[in-house]
Amino acid sequence: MKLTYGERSAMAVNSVGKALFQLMEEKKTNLCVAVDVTTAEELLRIAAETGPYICLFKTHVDAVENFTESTAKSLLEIAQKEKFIILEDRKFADIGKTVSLQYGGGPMKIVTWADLVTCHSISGENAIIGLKSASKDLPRGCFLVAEMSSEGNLITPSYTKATLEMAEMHPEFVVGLVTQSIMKETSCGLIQLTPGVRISSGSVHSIFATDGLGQRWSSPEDAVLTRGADIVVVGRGITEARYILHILCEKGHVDEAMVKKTEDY
Ligand code: BMP
Repeated sequence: MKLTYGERSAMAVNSVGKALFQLMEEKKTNLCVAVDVTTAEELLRIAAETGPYICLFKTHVDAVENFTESTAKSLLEIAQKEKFIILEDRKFADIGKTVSLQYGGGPMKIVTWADLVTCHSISGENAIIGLKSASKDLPRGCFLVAEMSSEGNLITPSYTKATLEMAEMHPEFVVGLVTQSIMKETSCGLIQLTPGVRISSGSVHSIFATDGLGQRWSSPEDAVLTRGADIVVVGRGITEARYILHILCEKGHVDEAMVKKTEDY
């Protein structure tokens, strides 16, 4: 794909998708940080520290024990200051009506603060329609999960193909696809988001490590050059990077057990 992100921005239908392409072009970054943490304080600290370098900040707020409206407000302030887009990786997977309730209400009120969410295609296109109806007039969108990085996942090539077709049918709400391999046939207005990425010492090869729970990581080079990632999603490769943890440990922000844990990877 030879088009620049700026050129592809013009081809995106959804306004958040357009804005994301523009941010990537302006900030010269295609990094999404995956923030799988358990406290609001950690979440906000990582947002402030990574903010200048990322285009997308990916959360799992149902893992955050003290996430409140005030956390969401602070996160939005950091996002505005540092210019990044917020993706709640909720992976909605239910019927249209149910996802609209989960998205629009509940304790997390995701629609009020997350620019983007993720959604499985398993239940059919009404999940997208349900999300869209709950977003009312807010600028919102979703990534559809077309492939997964985890060992033993049940996604087949025909499921992936049908997911791409579903995305192409709803460009007004679907900004892109969560993928592991290049999707040559997808339109240039859709974004390929590739999780399961981290730097290993010297390796540019496919699948070099796992975490003992089925995650498969590949290198950024492999993700972008071979697997066609527009945006690479890096979680523990950043949040648990050894040298960062040593600094945080010295400052008293994390304890020694956390540093030791990463040394075991
Ligand atoms: P890490 O880089 O620490 O393995 O984190 C990966 C992140 O990407 C997690 O938040 C996970 O939920 C998400 N993810 C993934 O790892 N594989 C997928 O196929 C889809 C994901 O959203």
